[in-house]
Amino acid sequence: MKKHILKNLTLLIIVITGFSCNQKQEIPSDISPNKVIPSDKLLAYQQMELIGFIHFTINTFTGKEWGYGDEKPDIFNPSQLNVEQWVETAKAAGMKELILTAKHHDGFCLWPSQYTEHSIKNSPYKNGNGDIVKDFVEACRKHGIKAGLYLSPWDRNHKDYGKPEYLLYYQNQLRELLTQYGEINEIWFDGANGGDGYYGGANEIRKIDSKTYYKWQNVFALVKELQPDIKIFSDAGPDVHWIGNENGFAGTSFWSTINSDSLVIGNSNTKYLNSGDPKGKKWIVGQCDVSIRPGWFYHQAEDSLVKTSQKLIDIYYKSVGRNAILLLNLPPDKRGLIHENDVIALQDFKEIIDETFAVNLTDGASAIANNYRLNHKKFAPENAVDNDNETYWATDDSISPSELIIQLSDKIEFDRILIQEPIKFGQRIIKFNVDIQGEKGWETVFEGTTIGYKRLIRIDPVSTTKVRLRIIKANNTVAISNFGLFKSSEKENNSL
Ligand code: FUL
Repeated sequence: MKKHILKNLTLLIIVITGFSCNQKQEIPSDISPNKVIPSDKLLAYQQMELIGFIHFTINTFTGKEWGYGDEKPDIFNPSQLNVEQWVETAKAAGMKELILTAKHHDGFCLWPSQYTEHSIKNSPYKNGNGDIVKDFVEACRKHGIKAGLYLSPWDRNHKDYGKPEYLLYYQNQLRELLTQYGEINEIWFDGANGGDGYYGGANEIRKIDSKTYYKWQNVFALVKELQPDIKIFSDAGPDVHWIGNENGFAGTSFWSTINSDSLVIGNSNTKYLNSGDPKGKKWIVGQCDVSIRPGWFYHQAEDSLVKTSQKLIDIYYKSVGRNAILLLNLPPDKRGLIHENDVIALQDFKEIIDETFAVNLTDGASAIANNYRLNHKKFAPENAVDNDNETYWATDDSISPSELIIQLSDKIEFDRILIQEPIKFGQRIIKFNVDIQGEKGWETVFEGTTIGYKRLIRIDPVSTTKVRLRIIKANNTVAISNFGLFKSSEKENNSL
């Protein structure tokens, strides 16, 4: 009898152990997220990587960068305006969104606003029947890229600028733009604010308090009420923030987290904007704006000063390659077309990117790590070299340093490195090294800090069969979604 009980007990234990083993085979849950993570809409925004700006207005015809506000609408008359050429040029360069200056500081409106006479409706263009905002948004939609709009808060034409009455005007214009043209993906609030201007004939200096005048929280609330999925750009976010310079560079350490309390539109600490903040309580995507020419608007004298494709690539590595968005300005000329020189530079730029990143030299490589979470394939090191953003290598908690070693099938030469974190769980990496196996052991080829959504690294060409990513410091369990090695296009190496 006793024997029988013992046998049954043993069986039970086997069944229970077997059951719990099976339990272990079940897919474990993801690593736990950081306190600050991006919303799905910001994740999608970040994945656009490269977007474009269109600066086009009455300035295109006066040669000014900042119109005074007294320009006559009858000088606005592009002879061959073709918004599809803008969109096709941008799309061919890999841009996923275009933002148009619906109104710049001079107050001239590219749509027939019912609240002002200072607009396209009083220009000779299409005998006053044109609506460039409409044509632009429709062309973006037709070609499958997102549309964004710039509505300058500063208005040097409007008689009420600087007074409370202007706020109603500004909000009415926002209402027009955000209700009459379907989905708008981004609204761009510039920081240049107040100074001299025409102001309905007053011709005076008007200063505003950038902290209080616009009542930004009301403006943001209105924007979100009208377009719930829109991303609001400004020095202070709330969704996308300025990078602190107009050269297109994010800091070498760049956090998507930041504290926005101290940020004021038009009056922020540019160094802080350029680095983000590892202790930041908000996730706000960094955006690097820069023009393909010296000016934001087209000037014939700058036809020979279009940035070379090599210069554009340098900017790309310092923006997209540093966990930020690149917003590259393409100003149409007096014809209403993006100039041939700009188109050529962009084509070359795209060719260099395509050639460089066409072949990931880690394809077919095997990956091992000093640790992977629960020893489960969901977190296996191979996930970092499968070219899939959704899968990731992760360690058990508190493993430091964490090492990922890529064993290449052959000796290869590379000079570009790509690393990505699965940022849906937050931004974690604080310090890392990339090493290669040389004749005398591991040699460090790069020492870095942040990674984030995407880090692109340029080094002098090296050859090896083994590469190591060593995460030295992180604010949470280490996770890497992609690690890639590339050889740069020869075209990139022509002098800047
Ligand atoms: C600046 C403006 O003053 C420039 O004219 C341009 O629009 C640039 C993108 O933002 O602050």
